[in-house]
Amino acid sequence: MKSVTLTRFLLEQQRQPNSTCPAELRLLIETVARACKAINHAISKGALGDVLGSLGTENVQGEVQKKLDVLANDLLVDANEWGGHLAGMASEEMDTIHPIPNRFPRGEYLLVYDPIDGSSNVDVDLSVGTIFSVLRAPSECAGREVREEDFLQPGTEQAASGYAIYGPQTLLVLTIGSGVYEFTLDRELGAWIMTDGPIKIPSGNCEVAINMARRPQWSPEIVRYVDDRLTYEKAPCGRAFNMRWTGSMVADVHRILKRGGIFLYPSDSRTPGKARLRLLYEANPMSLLIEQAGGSSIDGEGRVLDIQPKSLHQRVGLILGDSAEVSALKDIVLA
Ligand code: AHM
Ligand code: MG
Repeated sequence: MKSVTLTRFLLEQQRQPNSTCPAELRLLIETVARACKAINHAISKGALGDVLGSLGTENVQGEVQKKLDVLANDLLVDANEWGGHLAGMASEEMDTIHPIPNRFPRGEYLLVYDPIDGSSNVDVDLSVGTIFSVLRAPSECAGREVREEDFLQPGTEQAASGYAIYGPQTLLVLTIGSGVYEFTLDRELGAWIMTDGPIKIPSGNCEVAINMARRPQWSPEIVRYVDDRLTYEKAPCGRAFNMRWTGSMVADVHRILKRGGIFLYPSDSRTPGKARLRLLYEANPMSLLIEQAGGSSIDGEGRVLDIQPKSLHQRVGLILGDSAEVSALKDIVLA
């Protein structure tokens, strides 16, 4: 079997007529992928590298920061700020945006990321990941410093999105707007080798990912949907759905991309502020991947990728996965 590296894949995409991958985007994705290798290296050292545990600080959203949250954030900033591909960055772990300093050349893209998603799992050696999204800097910011409002673009505007998952294997899953491709890190070669793609979500897998402890904040419709799926007689596949919840969205979404099923972290519109996941760092990049793999992603009512963000750290209800199952849920919720 010929082995296709990430570099070769991106170069071949760049050479396509009407390519969605200009050279600057290719180089940016390669830089992000390189930073993910460094993050993988730090995670795999664990206690030996003194990277586990909390830092004793909180991020702007009031969440306790793990050492690795901050380390991974810094690795991504350091790897990306001098390359000349970006006008600015924003991260779940930074209070506000990080414009590219004047000492470096500025590029046309904005990078948005969650450096360690599922970081509560790091200390117990479960899979975690890095989620990223690439936007184009609006033309208005060409002659000035990039501003927070420049990042507030709907998910449909993403030029690329992806995640690295640090699990039994280290993988990079990527879309540049035409299909979803998986690359496995060959640790000896230090290269990302394509191992799957274009990925299509298998249909009809009766598996649901949800944190049942949050049931009090669900709407009555979500309660009805989940109860139906967990009841033998009512579930459409002739048996009750199986349930899986890792507490690491990257791991749950990866399972759905490969095996099917549905993921829910819903919010009840009557109790705003209770949503968990962030629109820019988590929901949008994952929604683009899911849609590119033939699935659907909604906030409970409408398409996630159509939401106009109002603030950088905005949270949103999220339901994504197998299109038929998301549409069955919509029928129940909107009935
Ligand atoms: P994080 O980015 O701070 O780790 O938070 C996001 C994570 C998701 O990976 C996961 O789906 C969710 O939070 C788990 O939430 P819960 O603690 O309710 O299980
Ligand atoms: Mg996260």
